[in-house]
Amino acid sequence: MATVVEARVPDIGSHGDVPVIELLVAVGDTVKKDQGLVTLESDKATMEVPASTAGILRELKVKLGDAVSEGTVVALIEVADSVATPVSPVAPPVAATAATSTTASASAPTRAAVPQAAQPSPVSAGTDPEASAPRTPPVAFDAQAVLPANVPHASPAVRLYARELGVDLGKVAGQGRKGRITRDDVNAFVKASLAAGVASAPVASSGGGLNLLPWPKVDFSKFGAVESQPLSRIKKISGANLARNWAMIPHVTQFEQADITEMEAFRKKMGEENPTQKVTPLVFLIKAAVAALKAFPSFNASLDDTGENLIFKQYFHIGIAVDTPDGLVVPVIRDADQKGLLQLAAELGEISKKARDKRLAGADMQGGCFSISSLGGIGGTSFTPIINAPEVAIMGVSKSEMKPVWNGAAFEPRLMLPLSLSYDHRVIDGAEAARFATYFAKQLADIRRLLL
Ligand code: CAO
Repeated sequence: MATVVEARVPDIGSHGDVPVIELLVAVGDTVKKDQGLVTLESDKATMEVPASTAGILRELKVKLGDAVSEGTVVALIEVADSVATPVSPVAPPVAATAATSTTASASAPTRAAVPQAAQPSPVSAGTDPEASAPRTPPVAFDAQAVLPANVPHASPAVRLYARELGVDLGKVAGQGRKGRITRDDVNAFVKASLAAGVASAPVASSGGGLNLLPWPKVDFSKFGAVESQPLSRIKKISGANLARNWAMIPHVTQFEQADITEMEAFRKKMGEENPTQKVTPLVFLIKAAVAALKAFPSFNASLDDTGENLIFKQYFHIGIAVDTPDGLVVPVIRDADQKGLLQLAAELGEISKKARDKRLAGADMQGGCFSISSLGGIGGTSFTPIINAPEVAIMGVSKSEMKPVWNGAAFEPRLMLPLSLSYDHRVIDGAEAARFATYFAKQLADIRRLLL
């Protein structure tokens, strides 16, 4: 004989009268333990009331708009001995009656109606539902999608459901309260996609998405001792941005060397005359960047969000990549064209300290036109920096080195600075990049030009 148990609202950290804004199941549905039954929305958050057991939903005790509080019974679930966790979401319980199974199938909204082609990337076939559940491919490059303003309004259950179907919630119009996306909206989207012949065509075949393989899932401890540590918040954010930029921008890197022999002599002199202000080669690079941006305006530009227009900037804000214990940040020195070497040196010192003290505000990292990533204080001969979108180029700087340079008559020892210019090939052609890099190097080589 079947047992019926109640599913009650758990401790929701609220004083009560929290409205039910979404019904996630229908009477007759087969539910798993902890599956969301209804969604509640308080002033601060939305939450789901989970099924207290696996079974068949016999009665929903609440309807949309009802106010509930801790302990309110929201549903009755029949736990028959035979009602185990279902083998597949659409399979009827093994020993359920014919009537029950019909009801369960008919009202299981959903996954039955979804074609295989709409599922994410294929996984190995198997009978274990966990093992055969589609694994979500990594989405780290989709940084915009995780900005709070861009996150679609949907409950965790609907998110999971959409993920399982491979539906991008950003494309689904929400018909629920305050534009909330419901399960029905997801179903309607899938149906419309099917009708349009979109869902049956894998994204890759249309040349659209990256269609990446799922991220490898490896139990590293099988091979030796390991320790797991969460990524820092900065690494998560910068990683998502870097991955998007690397995946979406056709990067090319142009290498160049600047003869900074004179520049270094001048810098040393400056240091002696201004012992309280550290002036590193980076300050001169900021000056050279401004001069090169003025000479090559397409480097001081950004594609707009349609990708069809180039926005030329008439200001010169230079981003500086700063390495901090928690990860990479890129604060911006504003109006670098209006500042002298000493002022730039002072600001560079300030923003680096602010970055390392974790005191940078969001605004400190916005509005950059062009970035410089200097690893010159560390070492290396060249590298391929990733463009800081929506900028269109970035200058990587490696460690200067004394080299024999042919002057037409003999080899001369010259201090050479390696430069690595990555640029967005959608906006900048190779020849233009080579001209920019050469011009940039010339500014550094001829200290008079730089100081003009
Ligand atoms: N060649 C040789 N020496 C250099 C040099 C170069 N290209 N650039 C700097 N140096 C020297 C400096 O003169 C300084 O020497 P002293 O200690 O004798 O004065 C020393 O290296 C250390 O410089 P610094 O790194 O403290 O200062 P900076 O102005 O060059 O750079 C900052 C400041 C904040 C950019 C840097 O500290 C930093 O964080 N760099 C890492 C950026 C990064 O991670 N980029 C990779 C991003 S991935 O694309």
